[in-house]
Amino acid sequence: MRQASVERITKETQIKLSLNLDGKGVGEINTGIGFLDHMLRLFSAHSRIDLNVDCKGDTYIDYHHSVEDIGISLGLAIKQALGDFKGIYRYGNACIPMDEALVNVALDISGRCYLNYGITNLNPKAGSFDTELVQEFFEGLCRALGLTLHIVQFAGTNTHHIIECAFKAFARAIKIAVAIDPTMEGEIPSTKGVIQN
Ligand SMILES: [Mn+2]
Repeated sequence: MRQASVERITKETQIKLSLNLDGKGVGEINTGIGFLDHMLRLFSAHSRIDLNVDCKGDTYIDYHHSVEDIGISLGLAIKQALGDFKGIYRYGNACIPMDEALVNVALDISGRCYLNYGITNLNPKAGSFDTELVQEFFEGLCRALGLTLHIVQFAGTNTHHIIECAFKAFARAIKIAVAIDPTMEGEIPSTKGVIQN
């Protein structure tokens, strides 16, 4: 079963996160941040990864620690669920529109962390959410999973649409990358013979 559960506790955040890569895109998400709940719910729905998140964070300061640490926890859980990375497609790409916004996500579960964050011209806030934290989320996730991630924005004027586009494109790209490739027959998808940093 390609499932994982992560408990990550620091003085800043207490996070319980569990997932099933071969799910139906359901679960309970309570991050303490409404906008992030919305993004993670649609990530789960469009990746078909069942996702449960419970976060008690120091949101009286701001949302920074919670957002970054949830990104790290999600990356850790995906890595744990993939085990030795045998048989997966490894690469994923999705170009997703939402009304006037258009975002492409290309990714490689390479074992190496790299983030090209090409989201620009956001308003500083979406509700009470600081939109600069989207980058922190993806940086934490890339570090923990060992993910090469290119997020490229082609169009968009509405901040909510642009961020939602990025999360949906990420969901569809990761869905492809973690799927089992029937031509691989359990091989590790690297000529190096191993996926690691
Ligand atoms: Mn929305």
